[in-house]
Amino acid sequence: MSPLTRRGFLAGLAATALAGCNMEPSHRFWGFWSWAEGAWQAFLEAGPGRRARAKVYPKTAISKEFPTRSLELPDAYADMLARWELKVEGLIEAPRSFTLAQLQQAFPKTAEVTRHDCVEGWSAIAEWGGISLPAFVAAMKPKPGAKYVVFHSADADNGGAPYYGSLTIDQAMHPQTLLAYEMNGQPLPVPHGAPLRLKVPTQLGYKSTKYINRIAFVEKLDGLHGGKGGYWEDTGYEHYAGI
Ligand SMILES: Nc1nc2c(c(=O)[nH]1)N[C@H]1C(S)=C(S)[C@@H](COP(=O)(O)O)O[C@H]1N2
Ligand SMILES: [Mo]
Repeated sequence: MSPLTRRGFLAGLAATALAGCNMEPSHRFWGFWSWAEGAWQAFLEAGPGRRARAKVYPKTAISKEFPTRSLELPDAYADMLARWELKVEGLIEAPRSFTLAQLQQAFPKTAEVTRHDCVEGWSAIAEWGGISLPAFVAAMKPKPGAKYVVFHSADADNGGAPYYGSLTIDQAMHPQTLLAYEMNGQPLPVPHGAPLRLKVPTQLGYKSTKYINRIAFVEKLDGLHGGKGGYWEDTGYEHYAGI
């Protein structure tokens, strides 16, 4: 890894950005700060580190307890599971829909033991099995204008705001990113996102969207819920949550 640190990067930017700026000092500072944070994120998101691999663990490292974190599922979720279909729409060759069996038939299964890190401070290791997201994205034949893949979920908060998340197409093409339908060799349990969830082992837990029922390829995130590309991003968390 290069010796460039977050602090060094920000200090370098500060030296250039603050020179010749004649705003009020406090405004200047906060304006610079949010601009610098954005620049740091853009650097991380575009830099070579974005293709770094998350550590792969042996099966013996699988955690006995794996915490869960979800919003509220509809009361009828068990019934909804029986009728579940994944809809895929937006800037792709043609809209598609798949039952779980159709997905399992159309794409080879791949599995990997990785660690999940939640921003709340807990981590847990599990084996996740499913479809390689890069293979799925390629098969949908995104149109040239498609920039993001948005994952829509079945759960929502008390105020009715649904969970959703997104990845840039570039992030979606990270080879370890999975559309998972198995956890530790068993069908995905409901608390962990049945029937289909993302597993993004290179980014923080909130990027691993659970209860996916619709995937949309879009050019921009504006106009979708809070406009920042995810339930947590809309409250201020980073869109790129690299670990
Ligand atoms: N649909 C949905 N996906 C979600 C969440 C959620 O509340 N709803 N929570 C996120 C967060 S913050 C974490 S840490 C992980 C938790 O996954 P787990 O419940 O399998 O441990 O799911 C992520 N994906
Ligand atoms: Mo989390």
